[in-house]
Amino acid sequence: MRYLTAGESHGPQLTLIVEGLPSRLPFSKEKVDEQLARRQKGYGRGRRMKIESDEIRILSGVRFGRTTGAPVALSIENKDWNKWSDVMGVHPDREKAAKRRVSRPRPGHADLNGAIKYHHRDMRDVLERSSARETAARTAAGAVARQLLEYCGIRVAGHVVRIGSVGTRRLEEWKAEEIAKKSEESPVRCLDPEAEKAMIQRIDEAKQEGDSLGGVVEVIVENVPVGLGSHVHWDRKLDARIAQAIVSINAFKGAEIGIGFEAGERKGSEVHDEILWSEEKGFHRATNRLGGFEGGMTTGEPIVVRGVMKPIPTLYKPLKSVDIDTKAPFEASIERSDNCAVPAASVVAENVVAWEVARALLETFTADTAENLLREVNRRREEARNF
Ligand code: EPS
Repeated sequence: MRYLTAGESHGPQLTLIVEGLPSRLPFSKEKVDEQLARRQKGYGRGRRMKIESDEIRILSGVRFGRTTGAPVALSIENKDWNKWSDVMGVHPDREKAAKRRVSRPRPGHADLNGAIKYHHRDMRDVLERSSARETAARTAAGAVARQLLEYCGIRVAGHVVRIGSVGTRRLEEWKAEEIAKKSEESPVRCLDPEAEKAMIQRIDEAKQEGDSLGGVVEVIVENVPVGLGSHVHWDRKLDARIAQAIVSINAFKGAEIGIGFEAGERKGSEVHDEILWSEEKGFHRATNRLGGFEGGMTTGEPIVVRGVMKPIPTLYKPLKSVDIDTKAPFEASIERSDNCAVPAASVVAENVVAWEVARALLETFTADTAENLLREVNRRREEARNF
């Protein structure tokens, strides 16, 4: 299973093609729209989100509420396009496009590197595509994958564990349903009410100071069969693929599985999860510090993955940069922006992780139809139970 996205932030639409889904998978437009709506919420978002109300249009691959096995093409309209068609169209109005030309690269963005690489004297040709607007399409891809996971009884949830200097304690137990419910009730998607209050306060303070804040998000995947991914080759290790998916989200700078970087500080006996067996559960682990992975394969314990997002680089408190025409220094101009997008990014993280797990599922259990897939997944569960 694979997907491609296309589209600019102020172009007419985002386009997504998902290829490789089995046939006969129940497909709900509402479930995709629900993920898109979740991505748009969150304390700290800017004005653009008041303009957009994302929803998909299904263009192919679905009939009578089920996939046909053909590529599923989806589009998400950019409502802001109305104001940008003269600038961002295929044949822009020269004068209007010149007025919106970007010659001043913003520190922390793709602007300058992209301009040098692709020979753009108007950096709008870089920033329109590098914009996090694209995460709407990736969220839609994950929302499709999530329906496949759900069909196989696999649940995904996410929450925010840090915004700026305010962090929460690690969870001892990962109950996807509970995490999903509680995080949904929080404007910062945080499970701890004390931390939530402090996070909101920090976001307000940063806004006042013209600054932005990053943070850390955690994603949980529950009821995963044993043995997704593989130890036999580096690019089949599922934990590594998940790390790539996380770090590829705009502004993300790192990923950790389970206790992650903390493992470097602890002794081996405080890191590894002892193996137990009981009549009721079969093989299982005493703890889940390795976040559901050993040898690049799932252990059957919940997948626990974290990602760190840097503060959004567009600041109301300007940073120094240099104009590409005059080479004169300037202080980056104020642009409309979110001042904290960590809660929204946690939804993106859930969905890119869902995608990777679903992709690994379809590699492990090749199936042309959803029913065959489920049969194979359940057979593996049975095998693991009786091993
Ligand atoms: C973004 C800048 C802002 C954000 C945008 C990402 O957009 P604009 O420049 O239109 O104000 O709102 O995020 C989205 C549009 C979105 O859907 O998440 C950027 O520069 O990355």
